[in-house]
Formats: sequence, structure tokens, C-alpha cells
Amino acid sequence: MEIKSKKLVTLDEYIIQSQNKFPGATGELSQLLRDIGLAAKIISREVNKAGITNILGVHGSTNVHGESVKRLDIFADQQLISALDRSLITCMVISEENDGIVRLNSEGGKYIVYLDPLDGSSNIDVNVSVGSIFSIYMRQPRYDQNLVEEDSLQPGSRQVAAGYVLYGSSTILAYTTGLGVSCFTLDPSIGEFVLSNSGFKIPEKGTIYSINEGSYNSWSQGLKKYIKYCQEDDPETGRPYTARYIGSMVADIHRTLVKGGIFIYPSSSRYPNGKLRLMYECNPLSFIMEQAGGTAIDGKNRIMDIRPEAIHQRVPIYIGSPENVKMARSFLEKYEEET
Ligand code: P6P
Repeated sequence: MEIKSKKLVTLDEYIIQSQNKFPGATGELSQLLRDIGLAAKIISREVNKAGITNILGVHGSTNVHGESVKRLDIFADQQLISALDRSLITCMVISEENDGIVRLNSEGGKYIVYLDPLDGSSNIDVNVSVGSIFSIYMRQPRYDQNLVEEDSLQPGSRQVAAGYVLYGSSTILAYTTGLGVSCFTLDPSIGEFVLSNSGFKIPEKGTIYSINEGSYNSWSQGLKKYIKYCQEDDPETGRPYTARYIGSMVADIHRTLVKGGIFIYPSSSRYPNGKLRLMYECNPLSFIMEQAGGTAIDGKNRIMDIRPEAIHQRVPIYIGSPENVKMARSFLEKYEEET
């Protein structure tokens, strides 16, 4: 009897196969994605044994936002930056963990990489999933060293690639280069990310809403009305929506991609412009979401159309299934005038 084994496709193989579809491709973006994949494997190993090796605990430093930084954050940041530095194709890295721009191969590198090296790190000590997020841009054609910073402030629609790694019950890597979303699962027995889903699509509509309801009192009237709508019987299911909030953006977004629904981090009294950062959280995850058939707005406009003004800029975000985001936007518009 012939046993047909399902052919395993590793991340490296998949990236090379995808590159071969573009005869003119130089292979540099493929190399960059493989570098990130290697760093992700190393970070996954440390995240999964953090409790044992006492790598937990506050490092004592704080990041640009005054948030205490856990040692695993710094480890992840260092792994990703050194992986990007090795292949000399990245000219600068902007990361949540570094105040300014980290210059790498500023002469020849043609890529700009934004990183949230370990998003949701406040959950590390309670063993909740955390994630890494990356966003890749091309440097502008001119080679004027004094204009490098300007190159860093491009709208999300100019991303050439973006993705995330979710360190959960298994380690998952999802990325897009604008041709759909591919997902890989780390097989620790062979130390490889193995293709689990190419052409990932979010359900058109879901019945899960995800928001920190602790900030209810500072929401807009439209948002309060929308969440109230989610808590009433849905005409199609005859039941209210389910509320799910992990407090780790990558985990909440991955669940939204798989199950459908909506994730919201609105503006609030504590975060008038929202808490989540445009360049290394909202833009990359919006690119993934749109490539999976979803929608991502700041309440009114497309996240990826926002012209950035600062590398650590924050924005409100409503992201998920198109039907859910459309309904949320209709409530925000309908009650826009009401306080
Ligand atoms: P809150 C984690 O600290 C994070 O940056 C995101 O991963 C997450 O979505 C958000 O903040 C959670 O914020 O205010 O609900 O604790």
C-alpha cells in the first residue's frame, strides 16, 4: 500500500519558492524574512523556558513610553537586530525598545525594519501568550544620509512585508508580502517553521468582540452604543456576541483572524490617541488583516493610509472582519456628535 506522506514545506523553502515566482527578485527580501525566522526560533526557545532560566523579572530599565522593560524584551530586541545586521541589507531598525533609530548598514542597506520585539510582555510573568511584530519598508531611491529619518516615516500602504510571531501553546509565524497571508507552525522536533496555511482568510463576519471594557467610562457614545449592540441577540445567531480579551495584541489579532470578529483599542482618557503604536503594531497587523480579507481603521480612516508624523506615534484601532468593522464604524458615525 503506497503511503502518501504530506510534504512538509519549511519557511525557508516556502520563501525561496515564492521568490522564484519573481524572476527579477534579488533574494534580499527573502534573506531578510529568513533572518527574522531564525531570530523567532531563538526567541521562542527563551520564551518557552523563561520561568526556568529566571529570565523573567523587570530588567530595571524603561522604554520610550516609560513602561518597565522585562529582560525577555531586551533579549528579543537584541536577537532580531543582530539577525537583521548580519545580512547587511537593512539600513535602519526602529524598535519599541529603542528611543531612536538604530543604524545598521546605512550605506548599502535598502530596507527599513520596524519591530515590536516582544509585544504584550507584561503578560510574560503570568504565562500568557506574547508576540513579535515586524514591518518592512524600502528605503527611498535617493542615498542622502541626512534624509534617512524621513524614509522611516512612510504610510503603512508602502510596506513591502509585515508579520508576527505568536509564542503561545505553539509558536506561529504569519507574514505577508502583499500576496496573501501565509502561516507557519514551529515544529520543535526539527527546529523548523512548517507551512500550516497559505492564503489565510478571515471570516466575513464574526461574533466575538475584543476590547478592554475597563475603560468604558471614557469611550465615545458611538462606541458605547456599538458594544451594547454586540451584547444584544444577533439577528443571525439569536445570541449575543462573545467577549474575549487577552491583553496581548498579537494573540487577540491572531484569534480574530482565525475566528472572525473585531478587536478594538479606542482612544480613552488615559490614551487620547489610543495606546497602540502605528508603525510597529497597527500598520503591520493591518497589512496582514487586509491581506486576509479584513479591515483596519482608526475609527474613521484606513490605518494604512495614515501619514505618520513620529516613529512612536499612537492611533486608535478597529480591526477584524469587514462586516464587524463596518458596523462599528456606522455606530461611531451615527453618534459622532454626541459626547
Ligand atoms: P491594556 C500590551 O502591553 C499591549 O501593548 C498590547 O499587546 C495589548 O493589546 C495592549 O497593550 C493591552 O493594553 O490597556 O488593555 O492593558
